[in-house]
Amino acid sequence: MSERVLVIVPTYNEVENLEPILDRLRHSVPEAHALVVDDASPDGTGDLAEKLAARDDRVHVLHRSAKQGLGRAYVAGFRWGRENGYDVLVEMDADGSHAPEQLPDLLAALRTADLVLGSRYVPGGGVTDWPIHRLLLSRAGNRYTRWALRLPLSDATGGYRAARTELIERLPFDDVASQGYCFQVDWAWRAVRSGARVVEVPITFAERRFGRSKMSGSIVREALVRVTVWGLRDRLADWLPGLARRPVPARAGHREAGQHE
Ligand SMILES: Nc1nc2c(ncn2[C@@H]2O[C@H](COP(=O)(O)OP(=O)(O)OP(=O)(O)O)[C@@H](O)[C@H]2O)c(=O)[nH]1
Ligand SMILES: [Mg+2]
Repeated sequence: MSERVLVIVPTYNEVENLEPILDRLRHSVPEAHALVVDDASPDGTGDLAEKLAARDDRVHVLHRSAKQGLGRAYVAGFRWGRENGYDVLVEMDADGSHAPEQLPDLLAALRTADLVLGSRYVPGGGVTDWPIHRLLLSRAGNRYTRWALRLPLSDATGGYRAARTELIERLPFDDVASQGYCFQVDWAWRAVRSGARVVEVPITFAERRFGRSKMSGSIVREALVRVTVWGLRDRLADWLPGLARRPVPARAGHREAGQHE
């Protein structure tokens, strides 16, 4: 494949996880570049990323001065990827939850799509080692999101994705305030509403083995409140078009979202 692929890996305190995940990526998709976006991790992840970048010119690092949330880290990574001429931008967690071995499936699906979502909740997908309360929370959150936003996706909160850079250039990201999972819902929804070709491919999501999750009650609350407000506004806009959440540039022709076979 001659397209230039950049895998954006946001990190906050992932010192045990970073090298293994980059090694696995190197084996799975050797030609892909990686961009580590580190928010001044106190555990030294940023220094480790520099060391790894010094010995592999396919690894790059973007340092940010303080922890500002996953959404902002990705927006900065997207900008870097656009400025550096990559054709495909991938989102992947550093903690091993997203298997680099499954990246070829996402990239294959991207040949006929603008955005590919790694999905835990389509046939063939799944989660290993999650306590039941995590699974229930994630499933309920996704069902609610699907209903509230009338979004034809099974896993809109997931963070393992591949997108064409052209799509990311077309979507407005400057006004994205969402932080946690909500960021993922936010831009999947923007993509679907813009008429982008969005497909889901099954992935197996694994619980992290080292380090601590940054998931918190405030991240869940943020998602619940924002999704509810967007859904209400979207429904009101059926009657009062002036209330539409924000204009999304239309894409000529296509509107499609669903499962990739
Ligand atoms: N740069 C940056 N990365 C972050 C921030 N918060 C989380 N991350 C990274 O984003 C990825 C996902 O974060 P996790 O803590 O695993 O959270 P999660 O995957 O939503 O939660 P779990 O499902 O419990 O693992 C990991 O690679 C984190 O290191 C942040 O504020 N800044
Ligand atoms: Mg995680």
